[in-house]
Amino acid sequence: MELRHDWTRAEIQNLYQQPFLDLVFQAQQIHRQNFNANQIQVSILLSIKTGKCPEDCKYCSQSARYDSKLEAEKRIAVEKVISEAKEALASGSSRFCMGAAWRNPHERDMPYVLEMVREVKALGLETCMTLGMLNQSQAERLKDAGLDYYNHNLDTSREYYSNIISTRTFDDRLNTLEYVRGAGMKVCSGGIVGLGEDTADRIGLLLELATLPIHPESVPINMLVPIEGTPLADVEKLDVTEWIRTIAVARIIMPKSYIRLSAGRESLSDSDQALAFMAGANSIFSGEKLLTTPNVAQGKDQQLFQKLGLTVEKPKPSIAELTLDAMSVA
Ligand code: SAM
Ligand code: DTB
Ligand code: SF4
Repeated sequence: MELRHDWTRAEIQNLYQQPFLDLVFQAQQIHRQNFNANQIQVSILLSIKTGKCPEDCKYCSQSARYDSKLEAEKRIAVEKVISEAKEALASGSSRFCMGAAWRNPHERDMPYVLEMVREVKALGLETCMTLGMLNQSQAERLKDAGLDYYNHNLDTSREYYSNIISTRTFDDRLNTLEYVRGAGMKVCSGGIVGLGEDTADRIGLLLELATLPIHPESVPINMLVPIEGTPLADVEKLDVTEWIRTIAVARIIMPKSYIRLSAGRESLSDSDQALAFMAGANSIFSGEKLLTTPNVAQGKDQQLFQKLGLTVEKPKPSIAELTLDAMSVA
């Protein structure tokens, strides 16, 4: 099937607004044409620098502008990151995602993050980072060090964006995605639902993602985790079916991307999660903690996978590893 990059708002709206079961059925059909429907990709997150962020994202526990009661932490030692990455590998995760509460990495931070990427990559894990805005040279150095994915979310529609963040623009975000692509890295980009946005904004976010020149390989769809002290602490909870509709439409319009059921999973029942997988989600963040908030309790994901007969995707060997294997056979 041809990947389309010319989706219109009307087409996406028609997909989004059809009867729920028709939408989920269509998404599952497309999912099966492109993926093993019983396999899930698992990523583990680690915060490498927590809190005191200068940005004003209204949902975030880590912004220095709100009193979220979060305890800030300086950069953590590379050795600590490596021991966490080894645990992630042992628990069956294929990708290790390192996040920092920065507007952008400073040049003085680059040797630190580059060393981390090299060492995590050497363990055989796929590497992912989310460090805020990048310039082209930083993106290239991260790629050269072995970074596979860069996560940088659009968060919401272009129209709703200024209600959520004022310290960087929507176009700043698109520029960072362009630098990441320019450097040859894979893109992880999605957004958050439940920010008080309208259906039109969820459609607008999906439209922006699906009309990028290349679809992001990973599309995290987060549900707001309300954080006390932030401006969105008391926003009305979005019905879970709207989250699942967003996932289903993402699956249909970006059929080859991994769609990740991301933040907010802690509050979902097993059957809601099964429905999200039915709607085409095929990736999750596992582990007891996301960056600063709780995720699912230990062992619960394994139980759920067993109950649903799902298997966990293994990391794909790199070309270099395949070559080495072939040489050892010869
Ligand atoms: N500072 C970097 C940045 O913003 O680009 C990286 C870390 S930031 C925490 C990564 C993403 O996590 C945000 O873009 C947002 O989509 C998501 N996120 C943060 N706080 C959240 C919350 N309370 N609920 C749901 N998603 C959240
Ligand atoms: C993404 O889209 N979601 C993750 C990851 N990318 C970095 C982060 C979720 C953060 C949830 C709130 C917290 O734990 O601070
Ligand atoms: Fe900072 Fe990222 Fe949180 Fe925004 S989402 S306040 S940039 S850590």
